[in-house]
Amino acid sequence: MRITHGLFIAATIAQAKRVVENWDITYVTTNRGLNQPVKRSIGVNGQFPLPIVKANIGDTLVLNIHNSLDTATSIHTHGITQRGTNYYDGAPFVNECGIAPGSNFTYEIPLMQSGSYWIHGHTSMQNYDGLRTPFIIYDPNDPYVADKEYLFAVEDWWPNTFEEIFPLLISPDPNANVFANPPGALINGFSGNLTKPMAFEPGKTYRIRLVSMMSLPLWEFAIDDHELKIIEIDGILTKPKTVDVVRLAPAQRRVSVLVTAKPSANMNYQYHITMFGDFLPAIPDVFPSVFNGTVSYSDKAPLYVADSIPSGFINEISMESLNYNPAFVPDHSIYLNATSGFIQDGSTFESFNLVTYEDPLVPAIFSALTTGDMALNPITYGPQTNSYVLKYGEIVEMLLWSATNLPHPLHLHGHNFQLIERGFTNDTTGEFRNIVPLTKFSPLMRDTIFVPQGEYAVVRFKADNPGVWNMHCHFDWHMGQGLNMLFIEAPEQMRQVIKVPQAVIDQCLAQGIPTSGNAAGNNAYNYDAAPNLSYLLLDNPLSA
Ligand SMILES: [Cu+2]
Repeated sequence: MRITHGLFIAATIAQAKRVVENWDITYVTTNRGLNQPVKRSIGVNGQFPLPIVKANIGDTLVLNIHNSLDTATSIHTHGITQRGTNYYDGAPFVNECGIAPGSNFTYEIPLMQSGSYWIHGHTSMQNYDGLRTPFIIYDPNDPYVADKEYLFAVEDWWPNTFEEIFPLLISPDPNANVFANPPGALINGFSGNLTKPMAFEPGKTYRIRLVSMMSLPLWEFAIDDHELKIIEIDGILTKPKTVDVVRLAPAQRRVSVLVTAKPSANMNYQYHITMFGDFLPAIPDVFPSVFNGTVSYSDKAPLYVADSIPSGFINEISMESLNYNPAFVPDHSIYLNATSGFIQDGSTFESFNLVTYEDPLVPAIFSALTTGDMALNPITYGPQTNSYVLKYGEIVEMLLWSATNLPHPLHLHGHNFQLIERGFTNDTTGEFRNIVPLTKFSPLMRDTIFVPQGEYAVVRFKADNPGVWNMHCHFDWHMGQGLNMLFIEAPEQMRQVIKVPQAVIDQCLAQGIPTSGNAAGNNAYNYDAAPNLSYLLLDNPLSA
């Protein structure tokens, strides 16, 4: 057995290749085939939708970027843990300085994971403006085998640019309405009204990958009279769970299901993609909107007509990861309350524990690498970054609470966390945490957790990936409003394993951004220049 295994490893390494993508990031004027005015969005090589990126586990992704925008850009490979390549994680002023307009930059990322991911812009809200595409990493030894695959990547498409809509979002004016021009849905890059058929052959097994690239709404996927067997969530294989509908939130989540075709071809069926959000205003044909496509067995067969479209939510606490991975015992807990607040002029912002995020003047990776013992002090990263310094190898528990009437899909970079518990808080005391520690089974692991309004979730991860990592809401709007924070993971070990390439530093120099010192660009305990008072929250629903 050992010999066979050794041969297999050798064969896998021999096949590893460099997957090279050459992206000229450009403005594209389009409405993506929707019944909307055209707007200036962001594409690649002058085109939309963006190319889908595919690779095998063990390959190296080489993303050659040329920035043809008039502003900086950066690219995040969502869900990829970037072990040893923290500087390629793509969050500006965290891992890098952004790619200057007119310049070139290469991300070179060894792929040690398989599954369904996506790649998106992380500067400003370039993700919302169209800079996003699915990223699939295959594993030749995937224990779940299918005869064929289908992919559904779904995103919302607004008739306004983020630059246009953001002032409406934060405005103190009660008449400012971000939903005056509601979004359409894009399925695989084109209008949801043009959904393509899926061809099924009797008896065969299909893997359907569902990738949510939404900025705001949720969506559901179902096939009439067919069971969906969930086998992957956020790139992690799960023990199979059979459902009739899968619900996805923005960024959370990516899901693979296996579907076994009917034994005969005497009927055709429909699949349904429904865009909705119970926290969004009711706009007929927008929230919710249903897009139907055909599951085609035979040109001659009649269409099965279902009474209703299944809808619903699976409590993932009941699901397990496929590989045994018992619940961590936490070394310390971090309580993070996501709330809304107001700044001096009445604009609304979002916060963790009343701290609204603002970029430091020096990217946190450089502060961690250049400030000696000060790197262990969270204040080094600035008063508005909500930084937590973690010790190497410790088990970190996050108690995430959405105390307001807004849900939040919270995404942690650099890790998959274990989902330990979730539920409603006690309305009167705000208390939760009445559960028994989970030790007997392997909790689900994922990189984004959707915390609905008024609910909480507890997740745990091991701080064994030295680097600086964002955690933020993946509603692009909330992130723009400051629902963002940093983990400074094992700064002492970072200095051993993280060697920032000169090309990363050159991008900073080209833009006049310092690459050493604390968040304010100083080498002493002096934060006078660090961004601070402009985003002081004045009021908060919890204190009312
Ligand atoms: Cu949010």
